[in-house]
Parts: sequence; structure tokens; C-alpha cells
Amino acid sequence: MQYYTVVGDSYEDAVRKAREQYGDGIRIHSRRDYTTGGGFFSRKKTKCEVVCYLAKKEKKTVNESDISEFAEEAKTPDPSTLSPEERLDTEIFRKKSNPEAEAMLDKNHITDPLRSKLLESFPEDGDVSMIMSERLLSTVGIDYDKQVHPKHFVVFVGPTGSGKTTTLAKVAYLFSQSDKSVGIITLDSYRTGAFEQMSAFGNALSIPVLQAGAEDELIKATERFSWKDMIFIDTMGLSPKDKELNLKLHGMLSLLDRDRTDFILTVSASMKEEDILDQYSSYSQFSPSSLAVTKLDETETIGNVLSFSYKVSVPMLFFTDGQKVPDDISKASGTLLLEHMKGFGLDMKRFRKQVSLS
Ligand SMILES: Nc1nc2c(ncn2[C@@H]2O[C@H](COP(=O)(O)OP(=O)(O)OP(=O)(O)O)[C@@H](O)[C@H]2O)c(=O)[nH]1
Ligand SMILES: [Mg+2]
Repeated sequence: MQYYTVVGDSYEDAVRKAREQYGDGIRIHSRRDYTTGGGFFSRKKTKCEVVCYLAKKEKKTVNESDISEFAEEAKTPDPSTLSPEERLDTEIFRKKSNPEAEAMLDKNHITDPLRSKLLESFPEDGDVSMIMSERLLSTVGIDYDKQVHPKHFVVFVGPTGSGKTTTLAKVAYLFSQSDKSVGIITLDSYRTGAFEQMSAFGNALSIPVLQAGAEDELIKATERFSWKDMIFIDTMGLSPKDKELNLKLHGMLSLLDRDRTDFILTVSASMKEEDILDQYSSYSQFSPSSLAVTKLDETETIGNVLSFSYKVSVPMLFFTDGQKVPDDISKASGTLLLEHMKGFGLDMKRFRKQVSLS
């Protein structure tokens, strides 16, 4: 049986449209009421979506094609019996998505479950780019609260070379400029020059830096900084193979009072989503609460990071887009996020190109 989906401003409106399009023989299979908009670009509207089918005239005999049609119908689950995630996966609901919207998601490497969420019950009319931008902004998480109210200890964890040390220096400086007294402790006593790198940033930004290579040294360092409002802690990049280093770092980080500690996972914007997931799982014990997304200057789109962020429900906190300390950093925001997406409402690169050509 063929199902059709029709959207109207109310149930009556949807049924009237369905009758106009498919005739009086239609039967309503299910209805769903929802709201759209209310985001960045538009006001909230209520909508009603009906799934309908055409009632058949009675037949005296059942032939081969009827049997295969019944078999096909039996494979199609009744949407009202499914969870929202399962519903998105059914043929009926897939048919409704919009090819232009799908192409935008492909271009930006956006994967499930964020992809399905953004395509869910896609409206039949309207500017696709605007609708997608609005949906993206109301779906992905940005930790505005932590940008203003961070915890006492802020620990940067993440893969080697992702920009932990550089980003930590930039963030520590940001807070030092907002009336907070800050100190930095580096736990990286393994990589040659790690302490020198952190100290150089500390000197340039007038922020004191201490090094702690073992648990007792970390306790002493936090005592020395006990009067500070915030203590930033830099860690060494971990390879999953280096079990000993892994244990040592986990041992030291376990000393921190969890209620007073934020763990920020630092990921480069050009990392593959699977690699980000791997890194996230290696720090799962600490439940990183937000993301610092680095090296936005080195990639065109951040769909991989957004897909990951939505999948594990870890919001974005900071974006960095260059090596300059302390300048190349911004608090994550909706506008910046859209700037780093191809074809979305605020495709600034496309906009600038158009302006320079005109
Ligand atoms: N292009 C660009 N480079 C960056 C950015 N952030 C950091 N870098 C560079 O990336 C390199 C690694 O940065 P670090 O801060 O040392 O990275 P890390 O994660 O501390 O590295 P390890 O301590 O070795 O694990 C340096 O050359 C930084 O200047 C950024 O936003 N854009
Ligand atoms: Mg480092």
C-alpha cells in the first residue's frame, strides 16, 4: 500500500489538503502535531502532519501482485508503535526528506543521529538553507553557561598535537581578563620542551605556571594556587598503546575534586568523527563536559565535530582558528558555527565571495 504524508496548519487543514491531492478515497493512518521555528530566524508555528493511504475497492480474488503488495506492507511498521528514532528509519518517513537538505548534510559530513534529526518531518516549502540553519542551531549544543561560569579546575585533555597547551593558554588569558585570578599547572613532564612551552605562554600572558609530574607534586601545586579563582591543568596527549602513561595521568586527575572540575576535550576540527569518538572513550572516566574545537582555519566544515557532539551530548565551548596566543580564540556561538558550514544560512565565505565579485 502506498502511504502519503501531508502537512497542514491544523489537522483539518492537513486532511483537506490530502483530499485535494489524492481524492476522497484517502484514509488517515496517523497524525502528528508539532511546532516549527522559534529559533534564530522565525517565530514558532504549530503544524499537523498526517500519514494517509488510499482505501481499495473490494476484490473478489487475490492475485500474485496483491500478495507481494501485502508482503511489502507487512514490512512497513506502523509509525505509531515506534520510538522517534525508529520512526525516522522507516521508509514512510524517509520519503519525506528533502534532496537539497540531504545534499547540504552530505557536503558537511553530518552523520546520524544528527542527520536524521535535522531531516525529521522536513517542511514542503520554505528556504531550505534557512530552515536547516535554524534546525542546526536549535539542535546542537553550545555551553554558554560554562563560558561565563567555569568551575575551579579546568583540565584540558585530548589527542597529541590537538592544541591543548595553546588553547589552554588562550582560555586562561580570557578568564584572567575578566577579573579572575588564574594559575596553570602542567602535568606534561614527558614531552621534551613541554614545560618550556607552557612557561613561555605563562610569561607572555603574566600567568604563573607550575609543573607536576606525580601525584604528590600535583597536591603541592594546587595548595600553592589555593587562593586562585581558577586553576587550568594541561595534560600530555595519550596514545591508547601507552598504558603506563595512561594510568599515571588517570591517577593524578582522580585527585581533583570532581564537583569543582571541568574536563574539556580538545579536538581538531579536521579529525575524523570515529577518531574523536575513540579519544572521547579513552577519557570516559572523567566524562568530558564540553569541547574546545581547534584549527578551524585548517578545514572547511565542522560537520564531523557537530555529529560527534550531538551523538555523545557534549556541547561546544570554544573555537580556535590560528596559532596566535592569546588572539585566535572565540567563545563558541551559533553565528560562528554557521560560518563554518557549507551552504547554511550564514555561509560567510560564499557571502564574501559574492560581495567581492559584485
Ligand atoms: N592552525 C592552527 N594551529 C593551531 C591551532 N591551535 C594550536 N595550533 C598548533 O598546533 C600545534 C600543536 O599545539 P599544542 O598546543 O602544542 O598541542 P597539544 O595538544 O598541547 O600537543 P601535545 O602536548 O604534544 O599533545 C602547535 O603548532 C600549535 O601552534 C589552531 O587553532 N590553528
Ligand atoms: Mg601540550
